[in-house]
This record gives sequence, structure tokens and C-alpha cells, in this order.
Amino acid sequence: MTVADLVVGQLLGAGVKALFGVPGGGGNLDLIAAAGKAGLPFVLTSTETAGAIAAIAQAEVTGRPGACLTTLGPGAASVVNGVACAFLERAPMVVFTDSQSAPFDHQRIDHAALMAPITKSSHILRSDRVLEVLLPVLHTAVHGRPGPVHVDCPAGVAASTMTTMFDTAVFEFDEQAPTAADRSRLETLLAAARKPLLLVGLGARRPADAGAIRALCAARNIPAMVTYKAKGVVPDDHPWFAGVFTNATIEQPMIDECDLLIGVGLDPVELIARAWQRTQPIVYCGPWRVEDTHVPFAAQFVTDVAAAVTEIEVTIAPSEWDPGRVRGHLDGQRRQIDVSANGLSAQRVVKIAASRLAAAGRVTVDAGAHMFPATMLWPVSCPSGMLLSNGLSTMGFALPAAIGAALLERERPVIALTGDGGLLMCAGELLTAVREKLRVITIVFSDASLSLIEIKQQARRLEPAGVALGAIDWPALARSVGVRSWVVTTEAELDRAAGEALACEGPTLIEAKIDRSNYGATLRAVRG
Ligand SMILES: Cc1ncc(C[n+]2csc(CCOP(=O)(O)OP(=O)(O)O)c2C)c(N)n1
Ligand SMILES: [Mg+2]
Repeated sequence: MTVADLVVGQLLGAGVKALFGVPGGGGNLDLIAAAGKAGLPFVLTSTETAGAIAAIAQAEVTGRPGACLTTLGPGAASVVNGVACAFLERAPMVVFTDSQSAPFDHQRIDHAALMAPITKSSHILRSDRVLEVLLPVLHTAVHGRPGPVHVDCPAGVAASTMTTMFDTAVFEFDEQAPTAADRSRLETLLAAARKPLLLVGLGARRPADAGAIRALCAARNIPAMVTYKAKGVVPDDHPWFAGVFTNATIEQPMIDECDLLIGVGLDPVELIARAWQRTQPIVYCGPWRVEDTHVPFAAQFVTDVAAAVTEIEVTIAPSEWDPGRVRGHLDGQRRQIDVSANGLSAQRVVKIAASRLAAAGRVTVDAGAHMFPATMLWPVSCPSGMLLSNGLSTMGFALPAAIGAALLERERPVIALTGDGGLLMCAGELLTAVREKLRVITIVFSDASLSLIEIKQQARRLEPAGVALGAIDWPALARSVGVRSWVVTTEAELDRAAGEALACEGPTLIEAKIDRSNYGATLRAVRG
């Protein structure tokens, strides 16, 4: 048995479903060979960051670590955005980089220093201490606030034969628990609340969390808003669903009516960079303590979410909320976002595509102006049913994330909603989807512009500059790698294309040529 065999065995044991990346010539090759022998798929991506994002998607769906590998130097540098993404999305991931054992200058950069601000920890694999390195790596990735962990693999180590099979590795980790003071503050606030409101975030996405939260809403008549990443924890059609929460303006009327905010798994990394102006007390309950935050949590109840929520259900009295009133607020938000345009609007694209495709599979969303209608109008019914980058909010996320998710359930399609600028950053992954024969339906909001930035320029009365992309023949690009495609300019064409794409076995692409003229008003409706 080689070190690589042991590493791969540990990854499989930890629930890793695939290894993504672009190999270099060192220990990577031994890891890939060992993965092949052990039945852990290696999935070649066009860029290292796309590989990391695919791994993040798998981690978000399974709750187990994702994994990716890169070569040394340029590979390590190229994966940085993907690792930063895992860090701010709170996604457990292991990233392996090759490294030199001898002091050659060629391709040498300090990997540990590069990774330090964007990983929970960085380690060097050693042939005499494989488990002593790997067990804490896998534990650290998922423990507390999940995130990426880096492992440098010096030349020759992965290929070396194991001499000692079992090295003694005993590790102790602090378990977080609510303090007595936090518990009593929470109880006092719960006892006084007449109209509490749940703000559900990325730390509450396990199926058990969703079950407990939905039960609390129903049993105590408590409405819930969800962050982008928590879409589906309380489904859009749930009687107590109160909309999406990002600390924006459109949520204010709903918030104004409540007297206590309960942040369930609410990690402030998901909130837009805006001072906290809510006047009600806010408490936090979640699986990790939130440090250095601008949100003034009056108490932090750090424990298992499902257990904490069930405890709240027992403690709290039925609220005074009227379900019709909550529904009224939700309808109001949906009316405000529904800004029309002369041509095909992004809103109509989302609604028509969702009516055809939302029930069929998961959806991923990229960063950009199309994200507002996508997150507010695409219905989601299960946790992690919508995957997007809302901690780092990176472009180039939707397609690689769709690939990671589609590999987990090959029979279900994954719909990737992306801007044209975002897709340009990862268009090479269309070929990855073809190679892997994945049912990924990419819908491009084609507006020849970095629209979100363009409307920010407009809001500041600046001339558009540096935002025009120019025309891309998306169907031609798709065809060149074997992706079936459609270009649509009307609602009827989109409806037909979505139906046909759903019937296809492999990857497909729909270019929706949209009228972007309503994005400015859309942004104002959401963020004021
Ligand atoms: C990697 C990365 N670069 C830059 C940005 C800043 N940014 C956010 S949205 C956006 C424009 C996105 O354009 P596009 O993908 O076409 O979507 P649209 O806004 O047109 O819907 C930019 C440049 C980012 N979030 N991530
Ligand atoms: Mg665009």
C-alpha cells in the first residue's frame, strides 16, 4: 500500500464523492492512480478554480468534504479563487497541491503562505505520518465552522510505500456549547416575543435542521425568511415562508412588524455589506459561534441546530402572526421585484424556465444582476436545492457547481443560471460536462454586458465604461464542444427550448437574449 492509497481510502471513508482538478506531474499522478483503483472518480476540469467549485457543490449537497488537487506553483495559484470560495461559503473541502522536495526555484511559491488567509489550516503530507496529518485535516474541514484545508504533497511522498500501517493518532477538539448566560438571555427574549421572525442561513441546511425549522414554524405560527444559500430550508410555497433575507431594503416591511429576530444558522458572511439598522433584538443559534460580526447578536446559542430549534419550539408560545399578513408581505416583495421590460426580461426567463424545470432538479446561480430575479422567483423545495456563491459571491460559479451536483445524481438535471460574463470565466467547463455526460442545462442571461456593474455605474451617474462584453455566439461555442443549444428571444421560444432541453440526456445550453433595461429598477426595488 502506498501513501496515496491510504489518502484515497481516508477520503472515501470521509464521504468524498469525487476528486476534481487539473493534474501536474508530481504526487498528483499517484493520487489519481490510487483514486482510480479505489473507485473514487477523478474529474478533470478546465481550470483549478472550477474544480474547487465543483467540490464545494458536492460538499454543500452531501455535508461531507469535497476534494480537489492541483499541481505546484501555477496550479496552486490558479485554485485560489475556488479555495477562497470554500472559505467564505463555509464549505468543507480538502485541496491537495504538489510541491517540490528539493530547493529548486522553478515554479516555487510558498503554498502555505498563499493559502493561509483562505484556509482553516495548511499541512504537509509525510510518508511516516499519513494519518497524523490526514485525520485532523478531514476533521478540521467539517468541524465547527466548515471550510477548506490545504495539504501540500512533496515529490515522492504519495508514491512511497507505507511502512507503518497505523500510526497512533489521538486528537481532541473543543466542542462548542451554549453558555449559561446565553441560554438565560435567549429564554428571556423568547418569553417576551409576540411576533418573532426566523432568519435562516447557511448554517441550518442539514435535512434534520430543515425538518425542525419547518415544524417550529407550523407549531408556533412563526414566519421564516431564508438567505440565498438557505433557500429550500423553508420552501417557497410553505405557509410560513416570508421571503429572502440579505439585509436589503425589500425585506424591511416584513421585518418592521416583528419584535424578535432569531438567526438560525445565520452567518453574517451572507449579508450585504451594509450597517445593521434593525432595531429589534436579534439572537443567534447555530452550529458555530459567530466572531467579529457587525450584527449585534444579544445572545449566541451555539449547538446542534435541529436540537436548538426543537428546544425553542418547546419554550416559545404561539405567536400573534396572522398568516394572511405574512403572505401579503411576500406577495409585496414578489410584486416589487417583478419589474417589466420591453423585451424578454430576466424575470420572465426565471419564471418560464422555473415552471418547466424547477421541479425536475437542483438549480445553481451565478453572481450578477440576473441573481436578483433568480433567487427571489425560482422556487426551491429542499435544502441546498439552490447552490450559489453568497459568501465570496464569485462569478464563474454556476456551471462548475452544476457539474459537481450533477455528478452526485446523474439521473436528475441541474439547471445553471448564469450571466454571460460569468459563463465566459468558466466556459471551458462545458466540455467537462460533455466528457462526464451530465444533464446540466445552462441558461445564459445574454445581455452582452456586466450588467450588475453597469447599473451601479448608472446609479452613480457614471458613463458605462469597462462593462461591455461584446457579442458572443453562444450556440456556436456550445456546438464546438458538442453541447446541444438553443437561442431564444421570446417567452414561447424559451418555453419550448426548456422542454426540449429537459428531454436531452447530455448537457444543453439555452441562450436567452434578454432586455437588460429593467435591471436598474430591479436593483432599486431590492436594495433601495
Ligand atoms: C470573479 C469575480 N469578478 C468580478 C466580480 C464583480 N462582479 C459581480 S457581478 C459582475 C457582472 C456579472 O456580469 P454577468 O455575468 O454578465 O451577469 P449580469 O450582471 O450581466 O447578469 C461583476 C463583474 C465578481 N463578483 N467575481
Ligand atoms: Mg451579462
